[in-house]
Amino acid sequence: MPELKNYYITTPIYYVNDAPHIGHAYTTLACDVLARFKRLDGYNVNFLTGTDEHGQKVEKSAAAAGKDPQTFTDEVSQNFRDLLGAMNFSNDDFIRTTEARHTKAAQAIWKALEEAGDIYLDNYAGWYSVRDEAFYSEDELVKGADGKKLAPTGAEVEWVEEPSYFFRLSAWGDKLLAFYDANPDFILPETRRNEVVSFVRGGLRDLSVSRTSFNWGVPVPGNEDHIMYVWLDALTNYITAVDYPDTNSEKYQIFWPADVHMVGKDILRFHAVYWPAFLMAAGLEAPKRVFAHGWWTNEGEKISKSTGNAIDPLDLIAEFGLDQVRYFLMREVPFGNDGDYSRTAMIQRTNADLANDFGNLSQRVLSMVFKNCDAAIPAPQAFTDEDNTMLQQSYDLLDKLRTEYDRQGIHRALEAQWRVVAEANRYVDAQAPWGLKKTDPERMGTVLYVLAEVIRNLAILAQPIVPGSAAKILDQLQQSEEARGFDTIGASGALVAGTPLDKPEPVFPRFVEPD
Ligand code: ME8
Repeated sequence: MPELKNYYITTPIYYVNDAPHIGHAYTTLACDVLARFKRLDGYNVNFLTGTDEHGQKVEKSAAAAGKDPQTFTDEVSQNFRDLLGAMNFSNDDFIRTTEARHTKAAQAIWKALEEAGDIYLDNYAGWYSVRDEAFYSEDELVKGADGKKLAPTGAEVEWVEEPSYFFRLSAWGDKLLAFYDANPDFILPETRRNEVVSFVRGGLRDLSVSRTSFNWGVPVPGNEDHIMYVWLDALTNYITAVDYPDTNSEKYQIFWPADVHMVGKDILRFHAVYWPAFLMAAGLEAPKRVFAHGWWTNEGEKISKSTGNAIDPLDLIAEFGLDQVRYFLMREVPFGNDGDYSRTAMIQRTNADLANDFGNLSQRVLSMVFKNCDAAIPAPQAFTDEDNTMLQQSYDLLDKLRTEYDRQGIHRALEAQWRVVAEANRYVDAQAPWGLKKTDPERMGTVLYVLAEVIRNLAILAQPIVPGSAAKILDQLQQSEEARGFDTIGASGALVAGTPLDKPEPVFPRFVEPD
C-alpha cells in the first residue's frame, strides 16, 4: 500500500469582537496557499479555520453592541465566513467554539488534565488584560504615557482577585525545553524559537485556567461556578476538529498531530508554550510545527480600531483583483517578517510581477501560437541545449518549491518561481520567434512549443497563489482538471502537439490609476 500522505494545517481561530481585516486575511491566506500546494502534491489535506467566540472580550463587545453574546457571535462569525469565499480560501472545516462538538472536547481535555493531577484549585490575585485575554505578572507590565500600568502589548490591564483553578505549568519547563531540543523545527522562524526557549528557561509560573467573574464560556466540569480560561478553551479547537475526545476516530488518527499551526507572532507563546504543555499533560501528542509570522502595518501605522485604519481585504480585492491581492500579500514581505502595506507597492507588484512578467509572457506566447500555428500546440523539432535548459528549469522548480513550502518559506518559493518567469522572458527575447516565422517556421514552432510547455508548468505551480488566474491559463492551454496536479509537472505531462488552443485573453491586467 502506498504510504498515506496527510497534512493538517490550522489558522488561529479569530475573536469575534470585530470585523476581519487584512491581518486575519493574511494568516488564512498563507494557510490556504500551503493547503493548496499540498493537495496538488497528492496529500490528503485538512485545512481548518474558525472563530473564537468565548471570553470576557467577546462578552463585552456583545454588551457594547447591545446584543446577547450568542446573537452577536452568530453575526460576527458570519463576517469571517464571508471572507472565505471572497478570498477563495479552500478550508475543509470551519469551527466555532460555541459548537457542541467543541464544548465536549474542551471539557474532556479539562478532565484529562485534572486526572493527570495537573490542575488544582486556589485563588488568583494579579493583573489581567481583557484585550489580550492574558494574565500578566507585575514585572511584565510597562508604564503608559500617563503613568498607567499597561500590558507589554500596550493593552489595558485590570487587577483581578478571584477563586481560580491553576494548571501546573511550572512543572513543564524542563519537559518543554527537552521537547524543543528534540524538535528543532517545532517553532519557526528560528529567531522566534530562540525567544520562546529563553522565555521558558526563565522559569514558568502556574497558569490560571478558570475565571468566576463572568459567564460567557465553557463551564468547568464538576464546578460550574468556574468558566474555563478562554485560551485553554480556544487552543483545544485544533483537536475538537479532529474528533477529540474520540482519539480512535480516523480523523484523529490520520491528522493528529497537526503539521502546522500558523499564527501571528502576538500569540506564539500560547501556541508554543501553553499548548504543548496542555497536550503533553493530557497524554496527547504536541503539534509538529508552530510558525509565527510577522505583523502588518498600514503605510507605516499600526493597524487599530481606534485609528480606523484597518484595511478591509474586500476593498483591496474590489480595487486590484483577488489574485493580485493574494500574490502581493505573499510576495511583498518575507514570510515571518513584519510588513507594511503600501499602495505603491501593491501597484508595483500588480504591474511588474503579474502584468508584465508572468502575464505578458503567457499572453504574447499563446497569442503567437494562436496566430502562427493554426491555433494549436505546434509539433517540436529536436530541442537545442537552450531549449532543454529552459524546459529543465521549469521542471526542476517543483522540488525547490517543495523544500521552501515545507518550511513555510512562501516568499522564497515565489522568488524561485519568478526567476524562471524571468528566464522564460529572456529566452523569448533571445530566440525571437517572431523573426523565425518567415526564415525558419519549424524552429519557430519548436521555440513556441518550449515556451508553451514552460507556461504550462509555471501555471500549474502558480495555482496555490493565484488559483483563478492560473486556471485561466490552463484553460487556454486546454488542460483538463486531471492534468493540473503536480504529478503532471515535467516531461511526462508535456503538452501534446496538435492540442487546439482557446483564443488567449489577458489574465493579469495592468492596474491604471483612475483619473
Ligand atoms: O488572538 N498583522 O484572535 P485575534 C498580521 N482568538 N496578522 C494579524 C494582524 C496584523 N496586523 N492582526 C491580526 C486571537 N492578525 C485568538 C486566537 S487561537 C487558538 C486563538 C492575525 O482575532 C494574526 O494571525 O486577535 C494574529 O495572530 C491573529 O490574527 C489574532 O487574531
